[in-house]
Parts: sequence; structure tokens; C-alpha cells
Amino acid sequence: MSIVLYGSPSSASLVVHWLLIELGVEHELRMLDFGRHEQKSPDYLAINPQGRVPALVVDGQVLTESAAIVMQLADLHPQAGLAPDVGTSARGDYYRWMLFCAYTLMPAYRNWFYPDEPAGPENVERVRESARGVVERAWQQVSDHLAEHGPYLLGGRRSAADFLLTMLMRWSRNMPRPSDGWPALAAHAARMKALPSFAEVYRREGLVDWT
Ligand SMILES: N[C@@H](CCC(=O)N[C@@H](CS)C(=O)NCC(=O)O)C(=O)O
Repeated sequence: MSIVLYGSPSSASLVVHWLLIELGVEHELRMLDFGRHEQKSPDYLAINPQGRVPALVVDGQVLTESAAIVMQLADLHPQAGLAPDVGTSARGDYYRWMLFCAYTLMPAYRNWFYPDEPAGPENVERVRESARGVVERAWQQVSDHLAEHGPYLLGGRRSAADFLLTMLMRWSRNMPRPSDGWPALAAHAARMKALPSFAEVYRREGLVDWT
């Protein structure tokens, strides 16, 4: 099987890179230089017309959207036990939290990090304020959930959704209220950071913060 991950350090490709390492999947990593707008190059746009990372090319099939890629990888490696069986109530919870990350947190982060996209440069402050509110309310909801049903999103069992959540928690590290300020979230992050694959993806991407 040939697997190529297109990414950029510390970006949305991190969760895919991390999971490939956690699952022991051999892959080739192609880091794009955002400073040189390589994600908008004709060659890359031919792979992902959105001009965003990640893109995972598996035997010629292009996969995009980090949550979708993570779910596919977890399903392809059932021995790792990171995705509950289809049709079970745990699978329902898994979809719920995966898509909470994808529908609620991801777009809010997009607005936080690219605040001129929704309504131009003159509305950047209002967009950021709104994005910040969405992210903080999401953290409160996840924190309440983990406090009652944790320590992982699905209870006692770690799933691929916890990897996605951890990446998203990391992205708040320089925001006014980082996720670490919620004790249940900090405890969840500490468990995930203790995985050897976390240290390894940090090493490979040259990351040093939020350890
Ligand atoms: N919903 C997408 C988000 C992808 C995304 O926004 N990626 C950012 C990096 S975190 C990107 O490629 N930014 C470069 C750009 O938009 O030019 C996913 O989860 O894969």
C-alpha cells in the first residue's frame, strides 16, 4: 500500500500524522511550505482543490478532511480498537464527537486563524470574538461531558475522536482561554500526551510547545 501525507507542521495534518505513527503505518510525508504558498500551487491544487492540508493519498485515492481521514484510518486498522463497531451505541457516540469536532470546533478555528475570510479585513475583530465564543462554549460542553462520562470521549475507551480532540485543544494554546484552563480537558490532554506516538509526532514535526 502506498500512502502519502501532504501536511504542514502544527496544522490540521497533525492528527493524521499522529495517527499514522500510532497505528504503525508506513507513509511518506510531504510537508508544504505555507510561507511559499505551496498549498496553492497548481500541483497541489490538482490533489486538493481546496488548497488546504491535510490530504492523504492512499494507493492513488485522495482523501481530505482531517476527521474523515482519521475515521478511515481507524476503520482500516481495527486491531488498534480506535473505532467502535458499526451499529453499536459506542459508534453513535463516536460519530457524535467526531462531527462535533468537525462541525463546531473546526469552522470556529478557521475563523479564528483566518478571520478575514468570512467578511473581509474590516470585520476581523468581530469574527474573532465570535469564533472565540464558539470555541470556549465548546470547551465547556466537552469538559462537562468528560467530567461526567470520561476520561475519554467514549468513556473508558480511547478512540480516534480523542486524537482529533487533542489536536483541537492544542490549537487553543495561544487563545485568551486555552483549553488547559478546564481541568477535565487538561486531564484528557495529559493522558493523550503520554502516548509515545505524541512525542514521536512532535519530534518529526519539530514541535516544542504544549508538551
Ligand atoms: N476542515 C479541514 C480544515 C483544513 C484547514 O483549514 N487546513 C489549514 C491548516 S490548519 C490550511 O491548509 N490552511 C492553508 C490555507 O488555507 O491556505 C480539515 O479538517 O482537514
